[in-house]
Order: sequence, then structure tokens, then C-alpha cells
Amino acid sequence: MKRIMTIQDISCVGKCSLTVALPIISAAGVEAGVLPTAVLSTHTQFDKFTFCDLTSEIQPISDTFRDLDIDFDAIYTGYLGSFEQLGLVSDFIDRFGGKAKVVIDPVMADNGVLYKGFTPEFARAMAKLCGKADLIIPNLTEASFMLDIPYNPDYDEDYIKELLKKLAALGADEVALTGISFEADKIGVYSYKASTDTYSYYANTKLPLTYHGTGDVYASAVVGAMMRGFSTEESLAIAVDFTLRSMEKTMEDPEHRFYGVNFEEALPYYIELLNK
Ligand code: PXL
Repeated sequence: MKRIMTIQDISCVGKCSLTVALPIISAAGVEAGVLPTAVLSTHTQFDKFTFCDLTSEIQPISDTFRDLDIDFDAIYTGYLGSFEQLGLVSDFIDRFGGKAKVVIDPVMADNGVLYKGFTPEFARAMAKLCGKADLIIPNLTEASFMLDIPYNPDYDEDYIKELLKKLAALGADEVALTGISFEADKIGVYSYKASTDTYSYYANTKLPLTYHGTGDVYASAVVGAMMRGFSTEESLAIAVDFTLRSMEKTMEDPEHRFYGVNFEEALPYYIELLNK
């Protein structure tokens, strides 16, 4: 059985970061080790949240893994809250990244704007960290901030291809841009692999609404599928289908929470996709 280490916060209620990564990666039949970077009552899109920073725990936890000879098949990072954490995660990748597939989701922005607390300077530092990944999974907003270029939602295919090459120049061999749509009723992921100079695009139905936390659902599903032996391209497609089903389940539920998707109800479908 594969074992991964995911490094991100735990938001006690809010269906994002670790409360999403843990169940999805476990459902894939992959051991999910966690390194929580902070404990929040609720994620930062709520009107109110507590925040307990765990930065000082990262190095001693990493040292203990080293002393115990614990290693990982993948390292997957999501929401990271400070420059110091970016540095510590960079050190963690240097230490454990040898045999591990390093997947970085540079969570910090959407719809043209940075989330609360993030700055363009932080985005540039995140871009540097992305240079250490094997695969990065930004959305268009995160990609634009990392490259320090204006956010352009009126893109065409040539623009996306050029953007992917610029992102790959940050250092990761594989780059996947999420939320890419060329037709009104389709949305998906456009990816590029620098070592083979190849692109791929996979899209499925575009629903007329968006939900918070879908990015974390998506990235977690990619990591789970990759650890189950699917290629990056296949994993990116499986995650599109699973994320769509999670959103559909949310739409069908008249009592759905305002803050996240009903990914739990789509887990049987994810497992089905992984067993095909
Ligand atoms: O879903 C991304 C995310 C993760 N963790 C925290 C967040 C957010 C997005 O706002 O606030 C704490």
C-alpha cells in the first residue's frame, strides 16, 4: 500500500484541506499521513474563524520522520499560510522528495482575486516552491499571480498553452491548469508535460454554479489516483469526473451546507473509477 504525506491546514468545519484530503486519499486505498500546518475553527471564507499556527511543529515532526526512517510515495501540499511555512515545506521536500512524487496545489486565489491574507509577494514565493514539484495544479488566478501577469479570463487555447509553458519553466515537469473552459457547457483541466512537450485537455459538464472547496477535492482525487497507478493524464481526468459528481450531489441535496461540496456522497463513484 502506498503512503503519502499531505501538508496543509485543518479547518475543523468547512470541508477543505485536510478534512477533504484525508477521506478522499483513504478511499483510494492509500495511506494518508498528515502534517497539519494550522488548526482553524472554520476556513477563512466564513465570517469568523480561529487560527492556531502550527509552524513550530513542522521541523520537529520532519526530524522525527527522518529519525524513524519513515518515507513517502508522494508529498502533497495545499493551503500554506506564511513565507516561513513555504521555507519549511521546501526543506521537507528536499529531505523526503527523493522517491516521492511531489504534487503542489498552490492554493491562494480564485476568480481573479487572492484569498484573505495572501499577497502578490507570497504568490511569487509559492511559484519558487512550485519549482520543486513534479506536478503543480493551479487554477488560472493562481497561475497568473505566480507568473506576475494580469488575470485574463477571456483566454483562447493558444493563451492557455503559452501559460502552461511559462508555468513549466518554474521547474515542475507537469503542470495542470484547472477550471479551463472553451465552450459554455464544458469545463476541465488543461495539462502540459515539459519532458515530452505534450499537452492534454479533458473536460466534462460545466454546472451553472460554483462551490467552495472543489479545488481541494480535485487535487486530493488526483493524488489518490496517481498513487493507485494511473498516469497523470488519467488521474487528472478521473478527478474531473469525481469533482463534477460531488457538485451534482451537492446540487441534489436541498439541505446542502453553504460552505463545501457533498464529496462524501460521490466517494463510491470515485472508488468505481479507480477500479475500472
Ligand atoms: O479550500 C482552500 C482553503 C484551505 N484552507 C483554508 C482556507 C481555504 C480557502 O479559503 O481558508 C484555511
